Parts: sequence; structure tokens; C-alpha cells
Amino acid sequence: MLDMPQIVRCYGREILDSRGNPTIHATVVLKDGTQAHASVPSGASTGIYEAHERRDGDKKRYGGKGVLQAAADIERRIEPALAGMRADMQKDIDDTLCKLDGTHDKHHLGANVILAVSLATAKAAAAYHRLPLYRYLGGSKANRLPIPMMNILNGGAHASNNVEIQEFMIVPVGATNFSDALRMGAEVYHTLGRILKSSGLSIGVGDEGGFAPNLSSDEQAMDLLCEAIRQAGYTTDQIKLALDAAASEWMPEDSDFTIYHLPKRNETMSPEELIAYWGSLANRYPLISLEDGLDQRNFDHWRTLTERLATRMMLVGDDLFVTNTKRLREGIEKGAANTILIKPNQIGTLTETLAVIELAQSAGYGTILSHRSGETEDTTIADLAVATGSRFIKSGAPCRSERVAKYNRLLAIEADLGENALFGNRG
Ligand code: 2PG
Ligand code: MG
Repeated sequence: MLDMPQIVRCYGREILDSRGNPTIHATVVLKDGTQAHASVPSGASTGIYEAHERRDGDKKRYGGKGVLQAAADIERRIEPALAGMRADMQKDIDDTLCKLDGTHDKHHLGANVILAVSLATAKAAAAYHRLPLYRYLGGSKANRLPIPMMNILNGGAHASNNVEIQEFMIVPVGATNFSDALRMGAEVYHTLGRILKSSGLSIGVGDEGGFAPNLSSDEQAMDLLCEAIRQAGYTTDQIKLALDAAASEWMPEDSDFTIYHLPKRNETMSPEELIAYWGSLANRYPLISLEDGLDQRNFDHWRTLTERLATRMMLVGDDLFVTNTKRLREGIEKGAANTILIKPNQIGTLTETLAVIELAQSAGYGTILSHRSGETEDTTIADLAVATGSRFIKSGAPCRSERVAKYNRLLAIEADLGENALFGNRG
């Protein structure tokens, strides 16, 4: 039976992510000898509705963060369930994995374990069919490269500076193709480094490769980005700004969820004040996207924010939607946000990831493929962005190989597509 991509082996290993924490690496082997690998990332500002990330909890290893037991379950429990199945029946594979786990948030096997196998299976099937992953998943329509949203100044939980907003991104909307967009972003990144250095500010970087200086205010970060765009020879029509506030991090767990507490500056704000603050930033800066501008629990406040700002920018739900169709459906019904951030490890299978993207796109919501702050060299999200025609991808600064790997993969896809390549909102 060499003419079908039958799974014969699955196994896992513990590897390290970009923060030096253990994570899962999975291998899937097919009967004809084809094999493929996938590794999964890990967040720092994780949403409360995310699927479960399983760790061993043995305090003597990696402070409890080891994944040896979790990885061993791939051979011990998952291989017997998948052996003999076709790797190109992704839905059946993912349904089997979900059933084997048997819980709503995948806390039995772990979403990190399940996702690693789910992605490795898709890659094995693509290799078997001699197709690049984006083409295998996206079919003949998968010809569009996403616009990179590059996080070049890090704050919040991703840096030990005094900046409250987690991510300050540049978005080269005026580029004509992906490689130009990447070059423009990298030029602005280096210009920002020079500006910081000459101002006596730190050029050390945060978890996603962006600079992480102490600043007098979060607005100063936006001023610095605009200045870097100009000094690099561009206008703020060509390169826009985007923020990820990660505001769920500002909502204390022991509170009644009505007052935001910005921990680094020790300030408090009501939801109304926070919404007004975002409005005032939108008036003063070339802002095209605001992610998690409010806490993950309150769809009503999100609706207010959406009514105020949705005509002017993308309002992106990350912790709010957690790549989950149920959460997104609720958001659509309640008029919350207009864009969803897509992180496969928030939900745990490829099939569920593709389903939420389909739901979003059919409801007129934008989709942004995203890395996590703890990453690996795995580049699946780049292929997923192209496969699904997502207009944007965020993979951090053009710095640190685990970030750049995704951008480099997109360069390879762009070269592969040649004249057929479309870009962003063009064409
Ligand atoms: C986010 C992500 C990625 P983390 O909040 O969007 O930038 O961070 O992986 O820490 O959740
Ligand atoms: Mg986020």
C-alpha cells in the first residue's frame, strides 16, 4: 500500500523554545518513509480561555516546565490511535486526537502535544503529495503573501522595561510586495536602534526581538517609531503603526474586573477612560490596528470600543477570541472587534484553526496569523497565512532567528510563486 500516506509512527521529544523553556517537538512517519516534524510555541501573556498547555510540573526539572511526560505520550498514547490512518485526512486525524483527549480544553493530552502531532501530520501529507504546505492546505488559490506586522519595540510582559503596552509594531502597507515590506521594516528597525543609541537609551531587545528601552511614556514609543520611519526615508502613509495592548494583563485576577491597573506605572483606568485613551492615540498617530485594547472577559465593553473605532482601524481579538470558534461566534453576535488573531496553539489542532479562520472570513472579520512570544524555528504560520489568504502576519521584529524564520519562509514562498504572487490588499 505504497500509494497512500499511511501513518506508521509518531513520537515526541522535549526541545527548548526561544526563551530557554522546554516545548514539544513531534515527528510523524509514513509507510513510504516520508517523515515530517513540527514544534510548538508558548505564550507569556496567555488568555484564560486558551486550550491547556501541558507541562510535567516536576519542580526538579526546568522549574516544573519540563515536557518529558507530555512528549512521551505521543508514542505511548497517540501513535496507537493514529497508526494506519491516512495523513491527508486531517479532519479525521484531528477528530481522533480530540476524542482521545476527551476534554473541552485538551487538558488531558495537552494542546501543545496535540498541535505538534496535528501539524507534523499535515506536513507529512504535504511532503507525500510533493506539495509545499501552503499549496497543500490552500489549493490553487493560495497565492497571497501577508503584510508583516513587525513588533520593533517591546513592553508589557515581554520586557523588563517600564513600558505598559506590550507591542509597538510597524506595518509597511505601502510596500508593493513582501520582500520590499520586509526590507522597509528592517531599515526602520535599524534606524530606531540608532536613534535609541544616540539618545542614550537601551538597545537591548525583548522576547520578540524588538528594542526594550525605558521611556518617559508609552506615547514616546510611538513618537520614536514615527521618527524612525521618517529618518529611514519613509512616510507614515507608507508605514503605519499597530499596537498590542494585551490589556487582559492589566486586569487583576482578584478584582471585580471593572478597573484596569497598569502595573509598571501603577496607574488605574476605567474601561471608559481606556477606550477614550485609544481614541486619542488614534487621533494623534497613524494607527491602523489595536489588539486586545480591552480585557478578555467583557464583550460589552468590546462592543463600545468597536462602535467607536472600527471604521478607522483593525480591532483585533487575541485573548478575547483565543482562536476558538465559540468565542468568535459570540463576538460576531455581540459586535465585538473586526479582526481575529490566529494562534494555532491557543486551540490545539489544525482543523479547528482553519475552521475559525473560515468563520472569521465569512463574517467579514480580518485574520492575522501570529507567532507566540516563546517561539521555535518552526515556520508553519507562514504557510498558514498564505494558505488562508490572511492579509497580515505578526512574527515579531526582523531580529532573532525564531522570528525571522517565518519572514524568511515567506520570502521563499514569494520566490516560489514568482509572477503569481499577490501581496496584502493588492490585486
Ligand atoms: C500576543 C503574543 C504574541 P504571547 O499577545 O499577541 O505576540 O504574546 O505569546 O506572550 O501571548
Ligand atoms: Mg496579543
